[in-house]
Amino acid sequence: MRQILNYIDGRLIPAAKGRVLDNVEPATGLAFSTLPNSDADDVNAAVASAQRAFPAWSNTPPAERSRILLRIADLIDANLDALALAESTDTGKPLSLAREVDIPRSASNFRFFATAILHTESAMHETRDLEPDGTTPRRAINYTLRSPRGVAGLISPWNLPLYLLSWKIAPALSTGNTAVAKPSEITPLTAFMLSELCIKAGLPAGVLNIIHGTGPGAGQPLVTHPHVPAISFTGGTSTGATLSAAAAPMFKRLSLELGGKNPTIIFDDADIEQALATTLNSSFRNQGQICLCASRVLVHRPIYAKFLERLTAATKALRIGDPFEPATQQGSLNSAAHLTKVAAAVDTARSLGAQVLCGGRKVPKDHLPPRCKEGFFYEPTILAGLDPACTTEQEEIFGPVVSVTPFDDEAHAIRLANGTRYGLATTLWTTNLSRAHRVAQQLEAGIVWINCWMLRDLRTPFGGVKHSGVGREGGQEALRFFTEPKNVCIRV
Ligand code: TXE
Repeated sequence: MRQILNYIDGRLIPAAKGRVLDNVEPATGLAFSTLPNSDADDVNAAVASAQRAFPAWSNTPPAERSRILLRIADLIDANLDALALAESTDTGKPLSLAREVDIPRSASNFRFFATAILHTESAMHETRDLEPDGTTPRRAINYTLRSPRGVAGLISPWNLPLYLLSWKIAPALSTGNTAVAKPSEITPLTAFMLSELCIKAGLPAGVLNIIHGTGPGAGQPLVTHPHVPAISFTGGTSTGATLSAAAAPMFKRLSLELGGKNPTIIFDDADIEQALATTLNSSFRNQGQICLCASRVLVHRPIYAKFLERLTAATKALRIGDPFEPATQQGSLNSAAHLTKVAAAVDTARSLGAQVLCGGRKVPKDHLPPRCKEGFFYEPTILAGLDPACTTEQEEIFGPVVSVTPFDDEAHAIRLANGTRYGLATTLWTTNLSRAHRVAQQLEAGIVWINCWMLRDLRTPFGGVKHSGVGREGGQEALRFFTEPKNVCIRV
């Protein structure tokens, strides 16, 4: 059994009390490693180390911080095979997806922010007004200093483990903060491997610390630690609410990237072939376990029946199997608990009158290869005929489950799209440019893709509105989140 360790003060060590958790491979249902079951003592040691490292790191020239972070990116690239295999083993996602998306994007996250800090600009405001006497001219120069906040708390989820963890670590460290990260206890492995790469890259001890353990056991002490002024969290909306309640009385800076119930809107003038192929991908990629996946497909009534028929046929053709097999398009869900949650949601949909066009069940064991018979596999599922106000149309399922619903006109499509408490990402298919811009303006979402999905430019603001989050990640938004502005005004 591989032993995953905490990364504290530059060293790889077990939890202080020696407690461990089993780490299960979702595709087989078997424990394959252990991780520290850390608690407040481990978090306190990590924060103390990060505090000690902060003065030197925050005063390290950006070019030197950049060099070390670029070295980490190079080491991620050099270890693509091992990291991709680890990510696939830990999450149940197809190895091909980990190789093509998760790991390369993790290296890109480091490169993006390692170079961004070499090109930042500072704001200056020249004041020209009058003295209180109303006649004497007055001049002043204001310049804005942005400085790192201190020790950043970074908490990440299980769906894209290294991708989303590096998306927080890179901007936090590049701007001169030190950090304590708490990855999901369900998928700890690549975070541990990143620790080893950071040591190899020469990252100074204490700049980054990675604590493994449960949300309440290790996450909560990090959120409430008095010397952690900023928390960046990605995970469920309900957990985001719990975390906000704990952090609010301490006036911490919070970045929350939460759940979604993302619509795809397909007008009858869309490029149907493109819309079909992309909607299959946006519905089921990573087994639907991406916060940006589309879970509600809204189709213009004139093309609804045909589109539903073709999407169902394409979904039935998706290859479910061992994540390690190159041909596999659908791996297992992330955990036994999540499989239960997704299956229960589909059963609820059935009880609410859903028509199940395909899937709707756990993959029968005799459909799985010998290695995976005890794995957490669920068939890609298409539902129809649901009331848009019902619970399964309102709450995030976060699995390979989509509903398809017809709409009559633009106003109806927008009403349906905006009709949940979430507002993360919407995908819109139309060849009518005026309609594209008109509808995009009215959508309650942080991200609107038009005739594409998951086309990502790391400079753009990333995040959602309503119950999908608070704040934005990405580009300047991330650099601003991790730095504190100070206005210095000099009378001339
Ligand atoms: O997230 P959690 P999970 C959604 C999806 C999923 C649900 C729960 O619906 O079913 O969230 O997923 C840590 N204080 N998304 O269980 O529970 C926890 O240890 C501090 C959408 O992964 O929110 C983990 O490291 N930390 C999301 C992280 O928070 C706490 C992606 C996320 O755990 C904590 C993943 C606490 N009280 C799930 N409780 C997206 N938007 O991408 C838990 N944690």
